[in-house]
Amino acid sequence: MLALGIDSSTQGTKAVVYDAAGGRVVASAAVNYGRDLPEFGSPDGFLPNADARVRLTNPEMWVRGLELVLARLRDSGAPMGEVAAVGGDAQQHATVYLDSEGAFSRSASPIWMDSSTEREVAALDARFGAALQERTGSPAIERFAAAQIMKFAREEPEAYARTVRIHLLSSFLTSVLAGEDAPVDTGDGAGMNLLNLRTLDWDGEICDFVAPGLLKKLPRIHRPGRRGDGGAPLCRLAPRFAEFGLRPGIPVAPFTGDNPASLVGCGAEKPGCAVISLGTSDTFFAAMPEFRTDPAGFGHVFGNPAGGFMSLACFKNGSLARDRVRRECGVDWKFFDETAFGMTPPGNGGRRAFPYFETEITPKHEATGIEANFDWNAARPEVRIRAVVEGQISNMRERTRWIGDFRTVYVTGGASRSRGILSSISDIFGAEVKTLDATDSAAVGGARLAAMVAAGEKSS
Ligand code: XUL
Repeated sequence: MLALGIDSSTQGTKAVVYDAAGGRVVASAAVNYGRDLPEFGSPDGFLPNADARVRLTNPEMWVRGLELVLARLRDSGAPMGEVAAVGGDAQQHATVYLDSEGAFSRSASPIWMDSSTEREVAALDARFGAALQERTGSPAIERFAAAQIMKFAREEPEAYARTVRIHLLSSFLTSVLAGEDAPVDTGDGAGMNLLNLRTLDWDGEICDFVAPGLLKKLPRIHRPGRRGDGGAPLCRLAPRFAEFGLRPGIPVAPFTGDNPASLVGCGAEKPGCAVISLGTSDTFFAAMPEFRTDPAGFGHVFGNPAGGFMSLACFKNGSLARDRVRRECGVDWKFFDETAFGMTPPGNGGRRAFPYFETEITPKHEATGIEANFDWNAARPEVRIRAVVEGQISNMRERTRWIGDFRTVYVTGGASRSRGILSSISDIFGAEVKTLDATDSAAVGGARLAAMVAAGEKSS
């Protein structure tokens, strides 16, 4: 069965045609907003703003990105007519505001990079405190929809009053494809601070606090694996997409967030596996069978689009910190990735170092530089390198211990080339480590979810 997976990310839109039985991508296309849609003046996917905390995007660009990527896929000769289902994902937390005519009632949508809502976060904290995380899976967060909607309602009350529907970008794109109002999935929906993860329903009390009449403006909820309520009826592809060679009427699986989609795209949607993505920031995510929150408050809990829940923790001092230590040690990448680990024993004789070059969020820590339990400046490069790598990974292990143990850890991202890092992960997590090419993992996750929906439909 061929499924189409669409990934609407910060800087562009990607699409893959995926052979679900063979587990491979048979065709793909991409659009970059800066290069391909320059008329939106958003070279990095958002409108330049003098205030670095404000990150807004014209939502029309996302629709054009979707249409252009489908046109490119069709023109590349992809077998569009054989596609049996469509699915996808979007950058998390971006919100789209529609009036009663279906037009945008807010011309610029806040995206996940926006952090201009300190005031609203403080108000949510003051009103709900720790209960917000116990109910929604995350403490009050600047980029999450609750704070963003609260700010919009305060600053633009008339536009807010004209708004009849507030979608996440994911549910908005499902709606565009279906030509009708589509549900929010619990994977992306959990990134709003509005969804009660115990009831899998909107939390009326939080919604009432955030903005007047909010509950009525939120979409219905798709709860994976549950038939009859949020799980049905399925959305179907609207006739206008025949233009791209697709068959109108094929199922459209509710889009989810990019991180939940990646969990599925990496094949880690079942508990017992974790994914570590080593990039600018290091990200850890894993499926969880039941709803549980991080007692220390660092890990977010989202719905798992394949059923159950997932957790995600983000560590800001990732690759850039490793590179800085490498440069300060005056060594090349081969030495950093491999040689240093042959020269030092696992555990490094108890010497550990934690890099805080950026203000860290997991755990919360100011940017104070290296914190080591030994004389950092006097130590040899190989000792410093192992100390920092083991420091990063042991911190990750400690902060994710509440989720459980893992048999397999998939490692993706640039630093997954490092044999030293991989063996440290294996030692510290006590797990088998496998590397994974996750370049298209979100789009593939969307396609796999579409294939699951189509298969479920066939068997019922
Ligand atoms: C997750 C988050 C980012 C975006 C990026 O909470 O904000 O990972 O989803 O696309």
